[in-house]
Amino acid sequence: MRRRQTDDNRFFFRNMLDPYTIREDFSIYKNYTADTNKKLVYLDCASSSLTPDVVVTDMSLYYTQYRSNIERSSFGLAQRAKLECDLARKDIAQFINASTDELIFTSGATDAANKVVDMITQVQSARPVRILTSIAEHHSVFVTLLQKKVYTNYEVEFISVDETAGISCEIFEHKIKEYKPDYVFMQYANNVTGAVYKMSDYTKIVHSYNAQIVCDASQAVGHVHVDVEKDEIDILFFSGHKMLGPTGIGVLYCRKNILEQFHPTTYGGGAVESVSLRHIEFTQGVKRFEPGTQNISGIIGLASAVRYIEHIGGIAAVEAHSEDIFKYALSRLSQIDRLHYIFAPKNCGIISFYFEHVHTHDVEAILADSGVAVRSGYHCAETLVRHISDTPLTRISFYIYTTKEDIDILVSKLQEISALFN
Ligand code: ALA
Repeated sequence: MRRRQTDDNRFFFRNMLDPYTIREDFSIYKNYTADTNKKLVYLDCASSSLTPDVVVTDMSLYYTQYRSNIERSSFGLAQRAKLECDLARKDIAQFINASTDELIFTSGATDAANKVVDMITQVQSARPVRILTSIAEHHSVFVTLLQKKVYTNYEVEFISVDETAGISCEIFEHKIKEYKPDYVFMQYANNVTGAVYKMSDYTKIVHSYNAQIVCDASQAVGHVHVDVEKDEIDILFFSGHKMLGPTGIGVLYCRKNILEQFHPTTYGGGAVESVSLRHIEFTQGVKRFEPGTQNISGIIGLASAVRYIEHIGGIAAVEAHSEDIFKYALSRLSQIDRLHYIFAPKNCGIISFYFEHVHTHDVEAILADSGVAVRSGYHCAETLVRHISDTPLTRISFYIYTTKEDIDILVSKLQEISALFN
C-alpha cells in the first residue's frame, strides 16, 4: 500500500473531504434514523469513532470465508488467514512508517501501556528505572504508572502543563535535566483539549539526555500525520477503535534495537520454538510478544480502517477536514451565552466546554435525548481536567463524517439548554 492522494474524486467537494459522501459508507447513520426517527449527531469520536461498512465486511469475510487460526496449521483457510494478517501488519506498519518486525498487536492502548511498563521495568539495571510523565496523560498511562509502582521498583515524576495541556520545550528540558529520567511517557495528542504536540521537538530533547520516549498516540494515529521515523519515536502505542477500526485491537510499536532488549510480559503458545521441563526457547522477533490466539478479525479490521483512510485521501485530507470543522465549531460556540470553552490551537478535532449555570451531566443528558452524542466528565484524564477547570467538562470531538450541520444542531440545542436553566 502506498501513501497517496485518492484518485476517487467522489470524496471531495471543493477540494475538501465531503462528509456527506463519506457518510454513505457508514450505515449507522441511516440505521439510527430508521430506529429512532432522529438524526444521529455523533460528536463523541474521541471516545470511539464510528466504523465504515467496509471494515465490518472485511471482518465478516474472515468469519464466513477463511475462519481458522494463524501460525499453527497449513491447510488452505489457515494459509489465507495468515496471509491476510501478514498483509495487515505490513499496511499498519507502513501507515506509521514502521517496519513489520517492530509492531506488536495488543488488545488496545491500555493493554499496550501496561505491557510497556512491564517491559521497561523488567530489564535489569543498577538503580530503579526513572520515568517522567505529564499530568495530562490519559488514565491508560497515568493509572498504570502509579499502580504498577506499588509492587515494582521504579520511580515516577510528573511535569505540569498549561491551561490547554501544552508543555513548553524549555520547561520540559529543564525537568529532564533535573530529574534525569530513563523514559519519558508523553502523549502525541490530548483527548481533552485536542492539543497536538510537535513530537520531534520533544524527542530531540529526550534523546539529548540519553533517555527514551514512550508515546501514547491513541488520539493521533488516523487523525494527524504520525511518522515514527521522522519523529524519532522509540516506543508508541494506539488503539484501533479511535481510528475507524474495531474495538479490542491495538498496536505497540517498538524500535527494533530497543525491542531486542525486552522480554515477553505475557506467556503462552505460539510464541515459543521449543519447550521442555528445563528450558523454554522463545520465538525471535515480534511473535514472542504475541502469545495465544490473536484477535485475527480485529487485526484484519484495523488494516481495513487504515486502507479506508488512504482510500479517501489519506491523513492530509482527514486533517484538513478536521481543521475546517474545528474552526467552524469555535466560531459557532462563541455565540452561546455563559459557555466557556477550552481547546488547544494546534488541534486534532476536540473542544471541551462548560456552562457557568448548568451541570455538565445535565448538558450531556439533554443532548443525548435529541440524538446528539457527546461525553461529559473527566474523560479518563482526571488530573488534567482538575488542573484546567473547576468543573467537569463536556467534550465534542470530530472526524471525517462530521458536518457543519452537526455543529449547527449542537449549537441550537446548547442555546436552548442555556435559556432553559436561566
Ligand atoms: N479515551 C477515551 C476518551 O477520551 C475513552 O473518551
